[in-house]
Amino acid sequence: MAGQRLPGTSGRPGVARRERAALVGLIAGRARRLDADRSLDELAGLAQAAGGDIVLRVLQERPKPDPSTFLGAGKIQMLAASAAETDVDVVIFDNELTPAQLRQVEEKVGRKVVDRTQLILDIFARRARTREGKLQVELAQLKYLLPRLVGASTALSRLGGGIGTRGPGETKLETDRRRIRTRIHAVSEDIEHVRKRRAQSRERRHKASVPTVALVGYTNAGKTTLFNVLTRADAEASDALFVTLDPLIRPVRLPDSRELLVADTVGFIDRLPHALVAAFRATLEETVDADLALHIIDAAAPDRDRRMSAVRQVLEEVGAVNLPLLDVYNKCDALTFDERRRLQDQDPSALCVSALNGQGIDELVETMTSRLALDVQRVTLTFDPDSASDRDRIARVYRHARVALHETRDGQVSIVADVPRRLLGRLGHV
Ligand SMILES: Nc1nc2c(ncn2[C@@H]2O[C@H](COP(=O)(O)OP(=O)(O)OP(=O)(O)O)[C@@H](O)[C@H]2O)c(=O)[nH]1
Ligand SMILES: [Mg+2]
Repeated sequence: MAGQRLPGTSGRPGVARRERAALVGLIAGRARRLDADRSLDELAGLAQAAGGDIVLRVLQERPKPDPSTFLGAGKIQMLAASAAETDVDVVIFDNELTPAQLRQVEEKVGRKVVDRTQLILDIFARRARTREGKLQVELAQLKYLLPRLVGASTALSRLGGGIGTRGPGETKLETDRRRIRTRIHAVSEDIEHVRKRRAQSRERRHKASVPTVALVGYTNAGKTTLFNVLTRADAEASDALFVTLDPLIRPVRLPDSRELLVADTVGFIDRLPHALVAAFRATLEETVDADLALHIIDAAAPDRDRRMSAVRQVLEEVGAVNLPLLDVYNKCDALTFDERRRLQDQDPSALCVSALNGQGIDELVETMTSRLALDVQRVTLTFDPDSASDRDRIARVYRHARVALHETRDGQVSIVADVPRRLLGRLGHV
């Protein structure tokens, strides 16, 4: 990220040097090489987002990880030699290593070793901008750190800086477990306040009966680009991973003045660290409580199905089981004619859009409004003008519906209005 220095990676203070990274993956059990390869490609994207340049890729096939060194002895030796040859700064594993494995591998390879979880936490630490985002990342990092403090002396010596060492760890590592626990407690309390505040504003929105649509999906699927198209905003969208961390909520006004809110939020990824999901609950609740979620899918991703199931899994993990979900295939401009046809065959109701060139967006808005029952129905409502509660209801009709006729006859107020379907019950449909 612009302006962010990678501590300790440069001879000249204040100047960031990109680190030379080696990627290591395992093809375990019945896993396929192709899947492991794709997973390593994704790891490469993550490493780049954390400021690394990939200079080496290593894949090993073995039934299961070695309990002490993760890779087999021969492979570790080979890794050490290649890492020295290519002048690697950091070795990144595509899995989560146990604290013991981390230490063993580091000793044998003689380089800094970072696992997938640490890498993701590191990117989040770089991206966090708001106080809320920073608190959530800090909590996840502290929780990751706590069980790893057993070998504190080795852990402390790892503070060379760079990938995997950013964030609160740099100063907090010097404290003992008790102090980390105290900090976890304090950060959790702060996050709890944030959660309460968010819940209150959701409650207010609910009372004002403006429905919320949340964009969910794998990282880099195009959520922010679509958010900008829908809301005419200019939030940062980029090809890097995990660009968006803090939820953004903006109103969208449809041509006939109906209104809804759209929320953009953090992207998901396969094997999202559990500590991170837990820490980001306040943010994710924005999604869970939405009236409708659009699952934004990168239609052109080669491993589209795997990504879709990763998203569904995270949604399940955050308790979004009853959330109405609408699959939206984005980046359809990048599909060939045949690929598009295959997609429509596979899922006839699939919405194919392009946030980039606007294709399919009108149809998407239409589908959203009917799913939210925002489409209107013409009804005649009658009220007693002497009743205070009826006068409130009349005011509400004017706020939320389009009034076509208003007349008073025989002491009764009669209003003909176009009312959004979802409000029919509440406005007193007669
Ligand atoms: N070809 C094509 N590219 C797109 C489309 N929509 C988005 N992109 C590109 O995909 C990349 C990711 O877009 P973002 O909108 O940042 O994705 P995101 O889902 O918000 O990503 P995170 O916030 O990192 O999770 C950018 O380079 C966009 O320009 C599309 O419809 N077609
Ligand atoms: Mg985004």
